[in-house]
Amino acid sequence: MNMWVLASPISDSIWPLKTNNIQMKAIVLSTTCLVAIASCASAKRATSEVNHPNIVVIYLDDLGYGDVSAYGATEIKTPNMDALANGGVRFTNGYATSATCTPSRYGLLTGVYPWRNKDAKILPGTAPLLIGTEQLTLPKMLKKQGYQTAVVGKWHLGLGTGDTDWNKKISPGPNQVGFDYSYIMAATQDRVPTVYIDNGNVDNLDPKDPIKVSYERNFEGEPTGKDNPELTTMKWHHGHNNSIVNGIPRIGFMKGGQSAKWRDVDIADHFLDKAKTWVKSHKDGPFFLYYAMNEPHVPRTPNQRFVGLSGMGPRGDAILEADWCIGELIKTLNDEGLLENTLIVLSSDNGPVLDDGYYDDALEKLGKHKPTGPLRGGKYSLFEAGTRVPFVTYWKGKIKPKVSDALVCQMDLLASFASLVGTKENTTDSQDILAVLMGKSDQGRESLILEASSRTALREGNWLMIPPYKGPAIAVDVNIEIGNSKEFQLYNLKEDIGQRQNLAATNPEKLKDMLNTFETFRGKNYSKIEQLELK
Ligand code: NG6
Ligand code: CA
Repeated sequence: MNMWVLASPISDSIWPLKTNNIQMKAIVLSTTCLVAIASCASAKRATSEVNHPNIVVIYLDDLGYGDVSAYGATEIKTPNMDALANGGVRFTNGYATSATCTPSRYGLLTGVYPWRNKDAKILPGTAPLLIGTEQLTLPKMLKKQGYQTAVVGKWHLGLGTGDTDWNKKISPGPNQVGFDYSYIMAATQDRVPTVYIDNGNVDNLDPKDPIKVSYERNFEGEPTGKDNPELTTMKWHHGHNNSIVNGIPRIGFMKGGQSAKWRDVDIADHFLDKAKTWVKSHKDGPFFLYYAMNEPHVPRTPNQRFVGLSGMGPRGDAILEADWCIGELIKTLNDEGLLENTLIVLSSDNGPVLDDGYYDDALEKLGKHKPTGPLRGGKYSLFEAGTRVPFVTYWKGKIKPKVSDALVCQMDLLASFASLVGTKENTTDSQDILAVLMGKSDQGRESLILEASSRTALREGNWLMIPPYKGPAIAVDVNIEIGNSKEFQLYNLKEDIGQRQNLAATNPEKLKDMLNTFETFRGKNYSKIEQLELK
């Protein structure tokens, strides 16, 4: 069914055609312009191409290392992500800072380790803005260099100063931390308010039907997933039993705003449309687009066009939907003649989870697919699958295809892109690894602190050290090993990517070294467990 949906992968058979087109235009232009004007224009273009390419960060939500066919998935085909991965640098050691969304997005946009900010945890929809309006951000840095900047998609970094009135202009938000344009959902698809916010204003809101939101108590007379299961079309497994919107029970309570509520099955199309429209109207560039996709986060609600396509239930279908959207965005860049002048980064905010609170067949229909690939753990985990994610840089004609094992983190985009556009920012955590991102060097980071629900671990070289943490080894609801142990854990990831052999006892020197490095970042009180003394 719907073969046209899959018949849209970007491919080299399409791209050269466009290149010829551009060349044709260039010939016509150069023969009709005065020499002086032409040389001036080409000088301008050369500067903008070399130093100020457009930058597009495509950021998926809960997409796992093993969810992309270019990363080894065999049960699902992601042709558009593959085209980027196989045509650019495909990093095998690319990390989000964290195993959940809010802290990873904080790291990506500020270039600061999220554990430095005690509030950088999964936020409710009513949380105040987490990023300080004075703080350096990736879009602010680019804006200073003449970029037009936009965020389209999932925000989840808080809005306002607390006690937000959703019926007035909401500020501060993305527009106050560096984005010229923002079209977002406040938090997550499973959290209220379930509305789009257009530059601070709830889109399509009828003032006669004001929105009220609370994470503490329900509004009188409003049904909930807990009390009114007969009104739900998707069943909750854990959490997610507050207000019901479009038959889906959510986290948090909401009343009013009927005309503003999104249709869940349209979210991917809607954000894609906004992203494409913005690109087309800013094609003179340079521009920075942060395209924060919602897939395959819960509740998974692929559009009817994708339902059943993966054979894996809504989670697989949502991945195919996201892949299609990525193809459409790339096509737009191509059609506008922008692809050769656009650096694209593709990644995910944290690792995969199957049951994240709804019954949606993700587990039952998984078959042989392994969302984590060869990695251990998953979303919420200090094991690798929590933070090691698909990570690709693509720039047609500028980045040569390769696979890189260099250690890279999303937090490094700030310092690296600063270097790309010819400036330097005073960053402590974000490292300039531009040459690595461009595929010209394999000297990535030496070390990286990884975070999962406020617990941290150290990656250094090929080694990973997880200090002892209290708490369950497995998060029962989601059935994921999250990395807690009473013992130190030490893994050689080069030889044991699946983290099966704890080498702490047999490598006391290595462990000691790593603990020293770790404590220079995290101090001695990094764990609530009684600190184990190393003998
Ligand atoms: C958890 C939610 C989960 C998801 C997550 C945030 C429950 C029981 N679980 O608290 O469903 O929304 O938060 O995901 O409510 S993230 O990708 O945005 O970090
Ligand atoms: Ca996420």
